[in-house]
Amino acid sequence: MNLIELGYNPYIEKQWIAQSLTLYVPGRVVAEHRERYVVAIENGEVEAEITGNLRFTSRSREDFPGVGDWVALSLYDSGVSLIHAVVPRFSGISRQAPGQQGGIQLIAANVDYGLIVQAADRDFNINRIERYLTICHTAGVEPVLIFTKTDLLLPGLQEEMIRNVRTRLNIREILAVSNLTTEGYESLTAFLMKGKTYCLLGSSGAGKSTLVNNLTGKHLMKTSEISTSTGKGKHTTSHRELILLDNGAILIDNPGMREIGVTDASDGIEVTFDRIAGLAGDCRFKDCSHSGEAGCAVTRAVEQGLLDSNHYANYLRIQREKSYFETSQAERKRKEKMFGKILKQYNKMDVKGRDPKSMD
Ligand SMILES: Nc1nc2c(ncn2[C@@H]2O[C@H](COP(=O)(O)OP(=O)(O)OP(=O)(O)O)[C@@H](O)[C@H]2O)c(=O)[nH]1
Ligand SMILES: [Mg+2]
Ligand SMILES: [Zn+2]
Repeated sequence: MNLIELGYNPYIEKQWIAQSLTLYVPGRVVAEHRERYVVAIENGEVEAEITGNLRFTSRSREDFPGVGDWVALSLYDSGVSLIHAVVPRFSGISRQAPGQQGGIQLIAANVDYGLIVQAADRDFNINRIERYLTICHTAGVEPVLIFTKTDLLLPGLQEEMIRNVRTRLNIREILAVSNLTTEGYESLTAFLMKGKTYCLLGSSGAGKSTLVNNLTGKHLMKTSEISTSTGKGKHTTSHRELILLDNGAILIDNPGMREIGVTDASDGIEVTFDRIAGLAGDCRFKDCSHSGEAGCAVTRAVEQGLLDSNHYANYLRIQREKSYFETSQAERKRKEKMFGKILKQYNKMDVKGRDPKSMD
């Protein structure tokens, strides 16, 4: 395996040089297990940890390496190698860190396409797909919707379903496959290009790992039946993993996520809800939030039945979440700054705890 096959491209090369990393060995993170990383390098794989310095200079979780990241390594013949730096990403899919206000969690780095996997048989959640779309657009990653389990649909229903979805979603590429019969795989594999990175996203039980296993022809990822009592997936995949296909495409499998809160998603919202953004120009007020102001072209379109009311409601929900995230992040930054100041002051003090400046 060479670096190009791992997805090394001119952008990463440029960053590598700009960051003066040429004395290090380049590698790409393929898996992470509690701050222990598996990193693919030219002709092999090593286990690595980050250096104390990288830990110290990282301001947030986002600065730590994630699956898909390119990192600068020093290798050791015996034991664990060291990660000195993370190469600036060309894209990073992230969400709100669960249970942590204002925190960001990186899902995958240096991704070209987001494959939003959704089972066609179950009552699927279009609001959730829109949320994934927002997350992809925010990251500057092209989204592709993949319906799985089409073998469980009545004939003719698949086309109708895609038509319906298209009336609401702003998405270029929609594919439909059966992981059981491999119907639809031809269009999918034609879409998977050499050297490009594809990140699988979607609920537990949607068939992400089954798809990865079928495409590799090996049983690399564990899969399991969805629960018969709840009809939901069992969160079988527990960590992210980067996998290389024979045709040269690079896949990142992901655990199904329960919460996918959006972060600072202004651009992502605008692209995902482009019809609303388009109507906004006709609102009376320039800063209209489309939530009840007079002369709002968006609410008018909903009232006239020209804009899907569920689409509009989901827009408001995601907007509110974004604003809430921004407020809590600002608060978090303020606290961190304060803590930084206290730490600085503390470091200046002598061992007895007195401020050296105040001593005669
Ligand atoms: N009938 C049918 N079953 C499928 C298809 N794809 C996946 N399954 C089944 O759905 C169940 C869940 O599949 P997984 O691949 O484990 O789902 P996952 O998305 O990886 O789930 P997590 O790892 O929990 O996020 C398994 O029992 C699969 O055999 C399909 O196209 N048709
Ligand atoms: Mg899985
Ligand atoms: Zn408005």
